[in-house]
Amino acid sequence: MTALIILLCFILITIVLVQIGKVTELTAQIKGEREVLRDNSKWNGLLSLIFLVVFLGGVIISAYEFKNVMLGYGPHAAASKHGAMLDALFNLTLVFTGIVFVGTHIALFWFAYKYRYQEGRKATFLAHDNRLEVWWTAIPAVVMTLLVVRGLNAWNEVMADVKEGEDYMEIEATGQQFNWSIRYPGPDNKLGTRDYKLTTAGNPIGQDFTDSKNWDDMIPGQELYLPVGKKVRVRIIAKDVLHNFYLPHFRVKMDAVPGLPTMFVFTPSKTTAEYRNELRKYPEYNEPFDPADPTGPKRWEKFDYELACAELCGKGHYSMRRVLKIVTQEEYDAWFKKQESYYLTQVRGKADDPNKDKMTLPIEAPIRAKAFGESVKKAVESTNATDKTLQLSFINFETGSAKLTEDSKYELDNLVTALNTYPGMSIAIAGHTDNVGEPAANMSLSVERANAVANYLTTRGISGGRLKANGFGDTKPAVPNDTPENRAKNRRTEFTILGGGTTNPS
Ligand SMILES: [Cu+2]
Repeated sequence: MTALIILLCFILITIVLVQIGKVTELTAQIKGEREVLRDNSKWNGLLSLIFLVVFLGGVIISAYEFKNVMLGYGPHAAASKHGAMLDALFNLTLVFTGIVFVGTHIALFWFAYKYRYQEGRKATFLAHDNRLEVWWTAIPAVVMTLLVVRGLNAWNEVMADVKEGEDYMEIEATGQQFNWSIRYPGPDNKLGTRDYKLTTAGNPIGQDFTDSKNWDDMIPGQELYLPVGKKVRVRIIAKDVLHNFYLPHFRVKMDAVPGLPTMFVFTPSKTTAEYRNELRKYPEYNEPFDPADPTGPKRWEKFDYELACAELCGKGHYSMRRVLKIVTQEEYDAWFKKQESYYLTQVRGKADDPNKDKMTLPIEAPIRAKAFGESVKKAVESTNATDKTLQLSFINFETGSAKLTEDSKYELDNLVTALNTYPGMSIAIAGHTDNVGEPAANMSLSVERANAVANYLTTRGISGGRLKANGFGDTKPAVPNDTPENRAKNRRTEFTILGGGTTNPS
């Protein structure tokens, strides 16, 4: 049916056009060719003038009307130090191209009107004019030079890397379908090394966890934070296809290329709160954020800087959006403290942890020392006898021997600290084994191991009178010796607080 109607319309329009052609032909015959030509030229000229006014008016009005939805204008001022310079460059280019745009359109349509066909008027033939030639070569050359020089200046400043000894922070953005992994260096302020060959499900960006710089690196969740006024260097890389690291409000945009690390340096100059406050001035940002909830928060209240992927990288491309909060240094420090090391929370102690043979890493030592101090305090304060026995979970002996491994010292030093905190406290150290092997051999090994712990403590200045060391072999299993895991649980060293838990008054 629709096809039939379209066909009918097509036929009708063709008939109308043929008829108009015939009428024009007939008028030309009646009026004479020349008169028709003069009339047509006059109308064409007038219509050109009308078009000029409507077109230029439309361009100017729409540019003014929609300026607030364009980056760089109205509410979309740059929020980074270099951003203002880029915006100024765009404005300068717009002024020059605007002058040329308006000028050439006026000339084009005004000439079409002015030089329309008129009887008896003859065209002037201009073969060559050196002066004109010089002008229209010189003016564009000067303008182009100005734009290119300023552009180069801006480019060199925006693309410059950080200088040696400069104060900056570094983060890393890895693009993949369809997610950004943003890595922050931990308190050491250094990002650990990476190797794509180490990439697994548990190690999504291929961090090399034998590198101690990686131990405190953090990969925070959905919301990212950066402090205002601090120079940020972003390392950018992709895991699969091309992505693009785009922070529109900061005029930051850089391709994320698989196998080719890129970078961008910028300094955020406005906090999220400051930017929201500026948006408040614009009526369109005072409308409700959710049109279905007119009394709810306004658009400016819900504004957030965003990180987008500006490369069409696949069907989930849109979901790479992340929220970026620019905050004061104090707020940033508070957020930073709450972030956890990816390695310590996700990898440590799991099957693919390359540091499995080390019981305690230097980064874990202060965390464990704190936890140890707290559990001793709890045991001292408890009135329940069973709470007085604690396990030394992070000491290890060489297989079949009573020689303490090197990294057992962390846990033992925590025990030294506890004994110094409670100078009246004495303890009983107890060695236990599993039921593998001869009971007599187990018994003597457990005694030797308990003694080894006591010996270490005395070398660290603890009086031998405060220490008792006993070995129980396999006689006191904590759990039945029926699985390898349970046997591991039974191979343990414990200590029991015997009394005198008073704090050192000093
Ligand atoms: Cu992408």
